[in-house]
Amino acid sequence: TQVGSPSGAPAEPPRRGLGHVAPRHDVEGFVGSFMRELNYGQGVSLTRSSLNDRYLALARTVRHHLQSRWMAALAQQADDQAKTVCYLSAEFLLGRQLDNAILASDLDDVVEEGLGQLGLSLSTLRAQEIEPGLGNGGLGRLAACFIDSLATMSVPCVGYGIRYEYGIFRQSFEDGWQREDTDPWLALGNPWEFPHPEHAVTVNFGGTTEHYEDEDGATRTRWLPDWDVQGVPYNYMVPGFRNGRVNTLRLWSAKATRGFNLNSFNAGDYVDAVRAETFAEKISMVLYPEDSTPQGKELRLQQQYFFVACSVHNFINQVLPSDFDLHKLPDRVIFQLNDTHPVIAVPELMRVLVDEKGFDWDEAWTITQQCFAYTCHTLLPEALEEWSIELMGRLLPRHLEIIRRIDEEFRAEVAAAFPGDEAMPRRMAIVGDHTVRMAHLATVAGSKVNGVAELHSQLLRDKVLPDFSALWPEKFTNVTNGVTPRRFLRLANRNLSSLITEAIGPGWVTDLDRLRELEPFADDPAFRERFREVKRLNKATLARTLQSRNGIEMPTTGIVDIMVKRLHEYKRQTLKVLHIVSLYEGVVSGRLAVEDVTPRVFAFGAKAAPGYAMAKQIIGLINAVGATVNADPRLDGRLTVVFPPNYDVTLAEKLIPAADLSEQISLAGKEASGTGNMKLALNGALTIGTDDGANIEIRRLVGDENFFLFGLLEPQVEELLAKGYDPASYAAADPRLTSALDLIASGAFTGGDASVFSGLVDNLLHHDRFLALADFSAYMEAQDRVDAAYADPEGWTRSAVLNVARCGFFSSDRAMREYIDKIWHAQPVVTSL
Ligand code: CRA
Repeated sequence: TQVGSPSGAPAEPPRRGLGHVAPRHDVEGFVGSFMRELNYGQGVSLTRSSLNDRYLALARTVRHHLQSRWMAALAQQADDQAKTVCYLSAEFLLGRQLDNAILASDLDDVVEEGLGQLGLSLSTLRAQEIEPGLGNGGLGRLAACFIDSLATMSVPCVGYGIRYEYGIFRQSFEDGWQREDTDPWLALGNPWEFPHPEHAVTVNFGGTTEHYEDEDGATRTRWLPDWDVQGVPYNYMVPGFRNGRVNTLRLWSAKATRGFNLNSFNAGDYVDAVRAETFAEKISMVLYPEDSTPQGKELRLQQQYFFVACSVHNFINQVLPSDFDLHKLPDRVIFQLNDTHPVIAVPELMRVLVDEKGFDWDEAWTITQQCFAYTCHTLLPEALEEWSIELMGRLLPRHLEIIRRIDEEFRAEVAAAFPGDEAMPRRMAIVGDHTVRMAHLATVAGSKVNGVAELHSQLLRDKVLPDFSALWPEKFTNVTNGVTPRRFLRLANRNLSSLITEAIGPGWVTDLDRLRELEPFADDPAFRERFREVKRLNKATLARTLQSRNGIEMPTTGIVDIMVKRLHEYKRQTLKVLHIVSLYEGVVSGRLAVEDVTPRVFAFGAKAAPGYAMAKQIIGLINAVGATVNADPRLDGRLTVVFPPNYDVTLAEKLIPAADLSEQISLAGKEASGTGNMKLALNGALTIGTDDGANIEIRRLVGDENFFLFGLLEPQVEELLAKGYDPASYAAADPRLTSALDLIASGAFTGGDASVFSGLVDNLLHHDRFLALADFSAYMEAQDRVDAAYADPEGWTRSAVLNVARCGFFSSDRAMREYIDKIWHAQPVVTSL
């Protein structure tokens, strides 16, 4: 088989020597291929076809247009000998594929019209697609944005990850409490993937190592593993935006090396017969639903090693030409480590070079150090992965040996650089007393280490890895995150996109800085009116979506105030709830006149990790407060809480365009960057936010007057914690806070049962690790500023337009350019259309 061939299908007759046939780009051609896919792909006639048949036929028809470019891109890449970015990530949170594929191949009109001729509707078929939930949140979605941008910029990239059979759990609410169900996203077929079992890779585990002398008398090591699995690659197309470029996302699925045991089967022991299969295949069975906290589980380390071993092997032995001189590996590849999850790739590459390819250690280490770079995505010290030495030795004995040697040599280097300081090598060690510290390994091996927003990168240097930044200041850098304007503006917000394009032309889709040209329109009353009309339309669409998806009633007037992100105490959904409870309490107690309350819809979207009890309590609280507030006639319908379950990329694409206000209220110093904050600002929401993560850069760009800042600054947080934080004293100092907490504690939202949220309230009053109470008064005051600003629609719209105009910086295209310049030194390749 030819290397990198995207499809296992028999080759179509060659034309013009390309080895593939391009599909027709017109309505008649579309209808013909669609019907062929339906009749001969699905085996049904149009009249007897199910919705799923039609969706699959449509997806396959659209994908033809990408496939021919994909084959060309891969052929060209092999010819060009271009450097490839291998983005190693345990998560890729892609979202639905169909619309993006239609957009990338410029088929919108053709598809609409062709389906229309057949009496079918695109929106009905589109709704049939189940999104691949192969990620938890920001980190996984960021990876998806990055590969979109690299394709759009014609930079060769392979995304490498895991094809989890079950993605992030499906969330539903039972009496307001989170319930989790599995996500069988593959059940109805997946037209976007191309399995290549003939390129399966064997991955070893366990066993021992053995030293031997090679023919030159040198001592070498060989790994004698205990068991193995196969990694089967599934290729996905990653299309650039109308540039003819299609990159590859290669996700690995685990399969048993040997089939079931026929002897056991014949003896009637069916369970035993399939034991090996079940055991192997569980490796890629399910995504760990943790966000920003590691899961120290053996299966998770198996997953990590599984996918990086497959990926390193695939790139070296299958993507590169067979005669490639591996001394030149750094010219052809950079493995970007998306957080610590893929860091085991470092000793894996060393093992491949030294044990399999016969390199000597120093040579291999020099190459390895140039082939990796590491992105850290967190500031929570508890979120840095460590693996027990015992586990690592049992599962990956050879890798532990390699890590130990890297560690010894590194500690010697530190001791030489800081003579007399004995604590330093110990603090910086990769191998600690009981654990292997993956962030240290990544930092030692990486050519660069980056954080994901300016503040984060600075805190990473100063607080998380200070010794390392003292040793290697030039290794540390920042690349502020970005989001793809294709999915999150052009596709998700077609109304705003059209308005922008009408004003400044279509070039912004691939050059988001051009949104600046919108600035003068902020002062144009007619433009502002049209901008408001866009928001009205988007709110109406959201209301219809929530109605049909969940039977939720959502008013379409007033401020649409949105907080969507994983449920985590550091993100402080509780602060948002306290605001709502305080407004409610104000009205029912008579402190606030109901007609003085600005109408608002509070929309939440959030999943809690299944094992995170406090996060699940907070979900229960939001729902309990929502049920009470929504039903209380005294509020005159002015405050509405909506919390649609199962927030995912598909729902985000509906919520974000409808937002007036974006809640970014994490405790300063805790949110590494955030990317929802960028999506919301780009869609014309104003931010109420703390001085944290990328909020800081958003505020600097949009201007103080177009951003509602509140809360402690990061150094003030540190200071307060150092002198001893007493949350109860903050509660006592603000009567609104006392009343809100009392109301929750009284059982007002739980039918009089005071016990339900007593733990949550106690935790706030006596621990409050993320200082929600300390920031409450400032938050309330900022919300008053929001209400005042909203009372002036012209001023508000002006600010909203300026948010859009000034957030072009947050394109993931810009982020990719920075990675390329500062870290990867890769080049775009020219693709002929
Ligand atoms: N949870 C950060 O918390 C950041 C994304 C992407 C996170 C977010 O602030 O925007 O990464 N960190 O950089 C993370 O996953 C392991 O750490 C996130 O998604």
